[in-house]
Amino acid sequence: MTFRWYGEGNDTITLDQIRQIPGVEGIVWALHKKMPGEVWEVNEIQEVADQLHAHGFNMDVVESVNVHDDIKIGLPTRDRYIENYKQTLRNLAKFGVKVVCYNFMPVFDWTRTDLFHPLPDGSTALYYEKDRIIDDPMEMADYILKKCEGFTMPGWEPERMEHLKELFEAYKPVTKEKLWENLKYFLEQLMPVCRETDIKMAIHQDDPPWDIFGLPRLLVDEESVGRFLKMVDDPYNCLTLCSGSLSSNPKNNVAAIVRKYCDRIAFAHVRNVKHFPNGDFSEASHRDCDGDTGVLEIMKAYHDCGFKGYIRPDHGRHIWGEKCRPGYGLYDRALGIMYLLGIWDTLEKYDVE
Ligand code: CS2
Ligand code: MN
Repeated sequence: MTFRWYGEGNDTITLDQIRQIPGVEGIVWALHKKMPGEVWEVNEIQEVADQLHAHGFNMDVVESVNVHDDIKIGLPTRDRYIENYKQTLRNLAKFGVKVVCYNFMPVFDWTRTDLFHPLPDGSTALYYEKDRIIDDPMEMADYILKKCEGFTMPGWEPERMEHLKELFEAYKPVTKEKLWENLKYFLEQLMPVCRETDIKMAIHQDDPPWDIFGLPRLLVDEESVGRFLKMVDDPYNCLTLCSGSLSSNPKNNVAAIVRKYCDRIAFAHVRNVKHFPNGDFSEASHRDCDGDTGVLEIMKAYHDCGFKGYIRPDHGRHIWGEKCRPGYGLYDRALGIMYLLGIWDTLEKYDVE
């Protein structure tokens, strides 16, 4: 069991607090100040390693080493950035890192229309209102920045928004098939280094799992995940299986996807999503009946498959008045961990059919 932490001075939560959540062995970490394409230097990694080790945590999982847009667009400059990525992997291997989570979404990481949407119990959660996703991403960016209350979603940083127009221009020739090709090129370059360093590349699915603002999105359902694994059929080409991202589309059966591809899942994100008939969705507590993702079925699937990878609760609600990064508070994720471990411990102890 792991817990995502944004680093000293960059998170409202402390390692001392995380240490008191039962069962957490590792911190999912990153050098958040690094720009995509930059090499993560050994001395910078060492600094985080010292903090994590002083608290008894492992640092086996990194989320994320972000991929430079030139790699996704397929520009000639991509080779330079791929070389840097390889060097980062080699540096991470010196610290025993085993899994690198990343995504291949053009321009944006996950997208929501409201970061602090009020729920009936008085808490707030991330929310997606279909009709609020406006075709014009500039207008959307303005809206998001206003709504963010000082926090930003990854990929929606104000500095980046200034260059949004240029970015969209640069992605114009990148069709869905082109994006697949660019992903293949990137991974084929990396695989030898992954073998050499024993680091698995674990791709995160696209969130939400459909095209937005006319940008293609690749990893959206069982079929596309299958295509991805076959395209680079290597045990080091793996998945971060994000239950919440996939289940934003009610047609996806996440537990079935877990069963089908379990041997290639290096890292499990578990969270729960509640759908509304008009296509909107809200994030929910990890409890199975609070959403539609099938958390119990998913945990059962992992258990049945003998899953040995890393796992973490994904986003939580904001509860008990906590002021925190959207989706990444202490309390609800800690509750999530207790729920997930409760299910797991029960499955371990009793034969559940
Ligand atoms: C995360 C993603 O918050 C989340 O949903 O799981 O932002 C994830 O870190 C990135 O997509 C991975 O690159
Ligand atoms: Mn996730």
